Order: sequence, then structure tokens, then C-alpha cells
Amino acid sequence: MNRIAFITGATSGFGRACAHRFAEAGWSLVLSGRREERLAELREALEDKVPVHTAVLDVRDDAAVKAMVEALPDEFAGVTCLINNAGLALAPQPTQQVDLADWHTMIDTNVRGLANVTHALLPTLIEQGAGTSIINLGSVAGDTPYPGSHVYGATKAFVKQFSYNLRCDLLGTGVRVTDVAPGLSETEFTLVRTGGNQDAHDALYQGTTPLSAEDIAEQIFYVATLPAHININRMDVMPVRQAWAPFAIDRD
Ligand code: NDP
Ligand code: 8X3
Repeated sequence: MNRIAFITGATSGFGRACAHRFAEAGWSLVLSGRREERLAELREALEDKVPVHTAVLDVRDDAAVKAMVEALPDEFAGVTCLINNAGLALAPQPTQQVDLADWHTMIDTNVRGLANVTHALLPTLIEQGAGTSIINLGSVAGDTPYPGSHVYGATKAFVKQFSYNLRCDLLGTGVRVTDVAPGLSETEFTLVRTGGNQDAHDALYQGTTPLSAEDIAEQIFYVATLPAHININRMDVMPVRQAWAPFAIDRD
């Protein structure tokens, strides 16, 4: 089987680390994101090792997603692993202080965007059959509530249930589906979430040992390269130095 990974949000964090990890193992790569310069840098860094196709893509734009998939050069058209990674959190304030536009951006990216890419690639993945994978980036926020998670955590709960439901419908096709749900991980995630607040980024990760983008890329690579008869349904991964907190109680 050709090994072709299609990675959304390849311009940063987990997506970029996956591009490097899969290239190391000789996979062909289809890399997308909105930042063209970052895609060009990645292509330059990796194309000596493996075939690389890059495309500027906003996953929220369903027509653009469909057109991009349809226009894949033959060499990249037989995608065998979809890594639905593009996503973001915004506005970590209490929900009652958050602009509706920020809720919409999270829903449009993490829910609609992930659905757009999945829908566009499902026929290809089914055609490739046994051993292919859809790996969706969920989050511990998809099942653990915490202040300021509001719509973000809810979008990741969607990712989990959508992944499980896809498994049901894809039974018999050989296509595997996994919800990879990381906890605290140091990427550009907190900068995006806080509107570029470097102090907030530094404060969150300082004095502890978060997961790195490379840690998660290694887990994703593991899931994608298991024998074809094995499906990891969900991978819930935290740093050792993170756990859950007690219930909060409002008192007089
Ligand atoms: P980063 O901010 O480092 O990377 C996010 C990536 O998503 C970027 O490449 C960005 O590319 C892309 N992206 C965002 N919006 C869009 C869009 N509309 N269309 C296409 N691409 C988009 O964060 P992470 O690597 O940490 O996040 C990756 C995924 O992992 C997300 O789904 C996130 O929710 C999830 N996650 C992150 C955790 C963490 O603690 N870091 C933990 C659990 C899950 P560009 O801006 O160029 O479009
Ligand atoms: C990102 C991890 O803990 O900030 O999905 O929700 S967390």
C-alpha cells in the first residue's frame, strides 16, 4: 500500500510535528494550513526526503476543501491516513463574557472543518481499504469540563462522538478511526487562545512538564502504523504532571 498522510493544520504544533515524523518514516505528505510561508518552509525542509504536496486551505470552506481534494495530483490522490488536526480554542474567559463570533469560529473550524475534510476524503479512504486511518484531534477537554472551556470543550466532545459514530458506519471497509485526545501540550495553542498573550503562554507551561508536539506526533504515528486489524478507538494522553481537579462549589 502507498503511504500518504493528509495533514490539516500542518503549519504549527502537532500537525507540523506529524509532517516531520511521517516523513522520517518515508510517507508521502499532503500538507495544508492557512499560512502559506509556513507551508513553503515545511516543503523545503522535507521534500528532499519524501514527496510533498502543499496547499493553502481553510478547513472552514467546504467548497475549497472539496476542490483541493479533487485537484490532488495523481501521486498524492490515494490518501491512506487523514490527520484531522486543524483546530483552535479562543477566549478562555467565562462563557458569559465571550463574543458569539469566537464561538462560531471554534464551531466552524473544529466541527464543520473536521467534517468538511472527512467528507471529502471518505471515498478515497474507503477505496484504499484495510490499513487506512482517520485520526481526529480531540482533547481531554472533550470530556472534562473546566472554566473557560465552554464551546471549545463542546467541539471536542463532538470530535469524540463523531469518531465513534464513524467507526460504526465504516465497519467492514477496513478504515480505522481514532480520537486522539491530548492534555496539556506546549504548541502555539495558548498563544492563539489568548490572542497572542506570550505571558499567558509562558505562565501555563512554566514549572511543569507539558507534552510536546513531538510526543503527540509519536502517538499519532503509532496509531497509524499499527497492524491493519487493530483500531485504537480513543487515546487519552496527559503529561504525568497533569491530573483532574476536585469539583468547584459555590458557598455563601
Ligand atoms: P497550534 O495552534 O500550534 O496549531 C493549530 C493548527 O491548526 C495550525 O497549523 C493552524 O494553521 C491550523 N488551523 C487553525 N485554524 C485553521 C483553519 N480554519 N483552517 C486550516 N487550518 C487551521 O495548536 P496545536 O498543534 O496544539 O493544535 C492542533 C490540534 O490539537 C487542535 O485541534 C487542538 O484543538 C488540538 N489539541 C491541542 C492541545 C494542546 O494543548 N496544544 C491539546 C488537545 C488538543 P494556520 O493558522 O496556518 O491555518
Ligand atoms: C487543549 C488541552 O487542557 O487546554 O485541548 O483543554 S486543554
